[in-house]
Amino acid sequence: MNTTRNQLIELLEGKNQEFFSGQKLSEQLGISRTAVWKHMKELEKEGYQLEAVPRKGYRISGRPEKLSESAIRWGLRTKWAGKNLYHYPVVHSTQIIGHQLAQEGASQGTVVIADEQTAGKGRMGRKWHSAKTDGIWMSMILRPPVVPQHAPQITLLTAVALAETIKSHTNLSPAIKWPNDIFLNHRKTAGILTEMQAEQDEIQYIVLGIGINVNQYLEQLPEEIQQTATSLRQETNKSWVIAPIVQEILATFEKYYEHYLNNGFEAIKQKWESFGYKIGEKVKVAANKQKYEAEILGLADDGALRVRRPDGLEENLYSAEIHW
Ligand code: BT5
Repeated sequence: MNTTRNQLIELLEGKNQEFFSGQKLSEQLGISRTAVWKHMKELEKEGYQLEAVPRKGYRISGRPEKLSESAIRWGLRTKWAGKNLYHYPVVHSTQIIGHQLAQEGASQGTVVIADEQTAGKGRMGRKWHSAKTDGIWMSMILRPPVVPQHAPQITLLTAVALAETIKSHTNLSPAIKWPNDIFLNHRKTAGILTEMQAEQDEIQYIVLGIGINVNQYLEQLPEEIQQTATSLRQETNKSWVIAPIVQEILATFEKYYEHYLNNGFEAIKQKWESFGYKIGEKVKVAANKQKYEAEILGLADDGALRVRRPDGLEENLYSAEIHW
């Protein structure tokens, strides 16, 4: 992270489409005008289009398509989510870096994002395919003041934020498969991995992993998931710039997270159910070492999945796999 560059982007963003004099920028940033100019050159390398007009100053006229810390920072409308940001071209897993940062004391909302993961993680030791520049592979550090048993509610809340973002960006109709998958046209396009470090009754931190397939066509996905996965590009037939989607995820997430901490889970539950996949339908459930058919009824007040067995018995599931 280069904080001067971040401040510079924030200043220019505040004056969107207006010119900002080099003198003013140098005063506000406390650096020389030559240093301002050097930062501008770096921004251009990152893909910003800058105009420099004598006696008027600088302005940004275009933002980069390539993912970078600055590309996410410019136009990010959040209070804390993603304000502390690390972007890497390639990592094993953004989760691993997230844990390291959290243990070193990184603040709530710190985000690690990568163009490519070589060892992307799913739940329970499964793999998450995260090919180069084709998706959103990110992790965010959270320090929620809730008991560890409520952590799964944060996964559900995240799913709502992802579904809403995908819907508003693409006009598609995403559905959430309990607990953590976002589906488009019956295929998985995003997954969430919530990893927690907790004491008895206190969460130390959560590393919230989000993976979304954005610009792959089906043929570019590994064969083993070609029958089950999809991407935004596959569904819309156009390619998407990553940074604005990330910004919207962060802003939507922050909004719901604060609402959740202040008002509880009820509103999130309702939103979740409005996106809920296969509600009212029969599915195969694997839970508590049993496999059986059941109808999905919705969410319980605490976020458990409510199902009804064929014999009419209703139960709340906290940990289960759903198939059909
Ligand atoms: C998940 O696990 O869906 C959680 C995925 C979380 C990924 C993010 S990326 C950023 C952060 N850093 C990480 O290392 N991870 C997080 P799960 O529900 O267990 O689903 C895994 C299963 O989904 C696999 O067994 C495959 O069947 C399928 N899968 C793997 N990669 C996929 C992809 N790119 N798109 C769709 N399905 C995929």
